[in-house]
Amino acid sequence: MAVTGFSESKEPVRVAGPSGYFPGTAGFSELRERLLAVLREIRALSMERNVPSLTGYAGEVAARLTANRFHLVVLGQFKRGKTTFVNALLGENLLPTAVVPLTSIVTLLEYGKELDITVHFQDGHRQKTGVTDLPAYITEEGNPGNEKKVRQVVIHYPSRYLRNGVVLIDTPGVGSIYRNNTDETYKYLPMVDAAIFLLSSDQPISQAEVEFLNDTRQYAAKMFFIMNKIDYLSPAERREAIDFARRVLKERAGLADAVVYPLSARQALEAQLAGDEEALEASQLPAFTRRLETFLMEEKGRTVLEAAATRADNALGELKLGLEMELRALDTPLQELQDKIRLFEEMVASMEQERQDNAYILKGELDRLLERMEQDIVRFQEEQNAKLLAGMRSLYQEKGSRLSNRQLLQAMEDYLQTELQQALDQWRPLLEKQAGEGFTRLVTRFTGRTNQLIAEVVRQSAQLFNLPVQGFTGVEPLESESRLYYVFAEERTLLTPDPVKISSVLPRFIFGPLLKGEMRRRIDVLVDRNCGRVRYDLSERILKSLQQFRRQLDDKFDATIAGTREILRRTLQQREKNQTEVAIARERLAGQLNRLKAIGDTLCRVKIMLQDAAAKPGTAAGPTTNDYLKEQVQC
Ligand SMILES: Nc1nc2c(ncn2[C@@H]2O[C@H](COP(=O)(O)OP(=O)(O)O)[C@@H](O)[C@H]2O)c(=O)[nH]1
Ligand SMILES: [Mg+2]
Repeated sequence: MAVTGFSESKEPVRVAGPSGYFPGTAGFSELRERLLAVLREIRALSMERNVPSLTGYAGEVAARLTANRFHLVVLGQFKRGKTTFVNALLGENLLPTAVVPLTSIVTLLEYGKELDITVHFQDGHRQKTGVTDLPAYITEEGNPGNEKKVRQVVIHYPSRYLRNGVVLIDTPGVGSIYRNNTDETYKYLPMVDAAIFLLSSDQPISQAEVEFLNDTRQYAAKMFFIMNKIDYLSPAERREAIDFARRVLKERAGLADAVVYPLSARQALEAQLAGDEEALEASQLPAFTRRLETFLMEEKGRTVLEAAATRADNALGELKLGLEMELRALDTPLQELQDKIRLFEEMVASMEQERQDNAYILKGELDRLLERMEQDIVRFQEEQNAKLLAGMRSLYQEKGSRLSNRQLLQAMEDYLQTELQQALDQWRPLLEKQAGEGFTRLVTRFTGRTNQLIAEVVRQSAQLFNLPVQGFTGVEPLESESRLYYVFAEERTLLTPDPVKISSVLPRFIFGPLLKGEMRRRIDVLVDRNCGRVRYDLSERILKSLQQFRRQLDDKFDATIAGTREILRRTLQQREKNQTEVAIARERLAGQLNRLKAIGDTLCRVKIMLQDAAAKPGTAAGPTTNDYLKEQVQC
């Protein structure tokens, strides 16, 4: 069976036309396709060999690779041509542009098999719409002041550019008179991989632009600058405009080495609609997108691809070990094979014991984490009690004489609730962060231990048949700082005890002391209840997350053992039958081994391409790539 579409190796693709401009090079998308094909093959072979853990593993790695996205946000003052630029990347006049400030809503564009537009509203509901109705939601004219309460619009679109895994985010103009537009834009910054900042050659950089730039710089991991609308300028004027922009960026935004890419988004779009490749090059958009693709490949894509390639390699190693073990077992005399099976089961039993010891250690560490959390909660509780009590006293002193009994009671209630709510709002995220970090540490350490155990199972199984271990698939550590798996709906409303009831017709000299005593009790209950909720909420989440995580580890451990056990059982069965049966099995295994080698070769070539991509950075502006050159891949 042919392995992947590697033989029909494609020339670098460069397509102009309605499908959008797509930069060539053995870029991210191409390598990803090949890796996905390798993973599909691994999956098929695992399935055929009845190794469910590897079937699942290959599927997961593929899913993660497919889901990987690059968020590119297009920023800049209104009317700089952001929307036109996005359309130019897509090669289609999809989003409305205009001479007047237009886009008022953040629009996300992702790949989809067909055009699909969904409007997401602030209250959480969604609604599909068509292209012709798009202006009614995302333009200032169709949706003035965002009266329709739109949160964002998500467009799925079959553009080759988006196929790269790119998510383009068009934003409303900052610095426009519409303040809420600017706010919307800011919200997207923390999640972007790169920002493309548009300047325009017909307008000098404005104060608003400089301010916006200074605000956004810290968020965007990487910032590209584009000088748009160069069609207005002669070549000499272009140089001047770029020099000027660079000077401003340096002097006013402290960006000493900003590279500014000149281009004409409008010409690029027109060229593509007309299918005019020459005009497209002249627009200088391709020069920029090539650089962008190199960046994506270098800064993010390569890490993602390399990780997937390593995982595929490990899965192959594990598959290969199983195959070779089965072949060896077929040639082992029956008595010897039975001895080996006994040894294997003994080894499994001792590993099982170690796993239980591990679980015990984990439990201890969990208790310590909860204990630390408890200390924090108690400290907060004590601080709040003291603070609220003091606040209450001074309130009494300041206002006691001026207010009626009823008013005084109300003032104290109000004070308590606002103060505590504020304190909780500040403290909860901190505690949560700490708990999350503690949990991540715990999980990381425990994953390491379990992986050591799994490695040991694999090693000892291989040793039974004098085979080397060529890689194994462990449990992945938590991705990023994913923290706790479970997020409960954040409860912001204070849990309040029953209101204090003291008759307000009492004279002050009796009412006063009564009120103080009641209020002291009330503070206790109020703080205690709310801290109790935080405690319950967090520990519940930690326990549930941990449960899920342990299940994952246990499944992996069990699957590793089950895989080898299944091989041994199968061979024993065959050995107990006749020689023809063994010969048939051997032939089948040889066939599988050949397939495995072919997959391995393909994978190896992908790794070499990955390394080549590292060795040839796109432009001089790229980072030094020597760091990427690890040991030479050998097939
Ligand atoms: N001459 C010229 N005009 C452009 C170019 N790009 C955009 N425009 C025009 O600038 C105006 C504002 O564009 P738009 O994309 O809506 O800007 P946005 O507010 O930044 O999204 C429109 O009239 C566009 O046609 C360009 O490269 N050259
Ligand atoms: Mg716009």
